[in-house]
Amino acid sequence: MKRTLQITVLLSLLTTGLFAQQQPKVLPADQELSLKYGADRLGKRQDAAMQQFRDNRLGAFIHWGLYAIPGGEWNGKVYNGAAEWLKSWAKVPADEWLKLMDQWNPDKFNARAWAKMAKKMGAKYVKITTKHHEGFCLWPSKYSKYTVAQTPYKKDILGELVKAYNDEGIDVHFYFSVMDWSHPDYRYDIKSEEDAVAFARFLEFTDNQLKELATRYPTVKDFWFDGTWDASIKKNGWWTAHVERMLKDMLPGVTINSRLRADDYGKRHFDSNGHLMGDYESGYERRLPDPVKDLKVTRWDWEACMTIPENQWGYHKDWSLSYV
Ligand code: 16Z
Repeated sequence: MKRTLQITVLLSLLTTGLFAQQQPKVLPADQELSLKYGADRLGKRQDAAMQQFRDNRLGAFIHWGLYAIPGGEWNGKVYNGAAEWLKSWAKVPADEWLKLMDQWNPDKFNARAWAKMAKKMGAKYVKITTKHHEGFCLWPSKYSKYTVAQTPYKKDILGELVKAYNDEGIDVHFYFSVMDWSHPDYRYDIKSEEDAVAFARFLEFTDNQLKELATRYPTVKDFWFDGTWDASIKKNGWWTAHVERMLKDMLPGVTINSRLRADDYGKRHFDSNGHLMGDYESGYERRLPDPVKDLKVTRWDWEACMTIPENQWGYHKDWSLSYV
């Protein structure tokens, strides 16, 4: 179990609910702005796939990446911040960080044992980090040098997990960070023509990775986007609408969280008219709806991420000491 914890890095439970966290301002219909990239629907989705998402109720959220190896410690110093952000806390350059790949060899990893554990705890769905901010891919992406295929372990971890969970009747959802610290074309903002050109390449790379995931693992039920808050993405709201459409065309029924989305004016989650974009609202960790105010609002679906430590998602060797 200890070993599993080391390799694994689970670390949060999810509950789905029907309530919006906060009620955004909704303009009277005749005063609404005309948006090209706003909500593509008013109110909740009512199809069977969305109902399945809602009915699943309890999931497990697994964060597993290179950050599980140092577990919050770099050069003898333990950082109490979230372990999956260690590269940032310890200011480790990308090339140095990615050398952790040489140590990626979880030879005791057993996808079927994980799936059985999830089943036993009652999880109806599991969210898995396909790629966190560090850029390391749990699947052998042909668009990146930083994947499981380039490690001593070599095997497609994501593929094994998808199969094992599906065999237990558990839905698999993909976490995907758009922000990618391993990619030279990522930009936090677009301040020059050079930035615009590089970021256009980056968005094409991201499209390719997403199409690759949807093609390789067509049973995926949901994409949960993260790392979408930078100015570069807010200035490219069109792209977030495009991604939502692209995935929904490829995978009928797939659900997408609101955090992916920005509208024509860079407004995120809820568009400039106050309508939810994507299929359900994703708040930050441990954020629950207000039990009085928000329980009256059932216009949006909702998912809450209950991290076990206060603010940790990846495996941290010291989290039980620092956070309890
Ligand atoms: C407050 O700034 C944060 C907090 C958490 C920025 C990003 C995150 C990331 C975590 O690393 C984890 O992946 C979580 C789901 N995500 C929001």
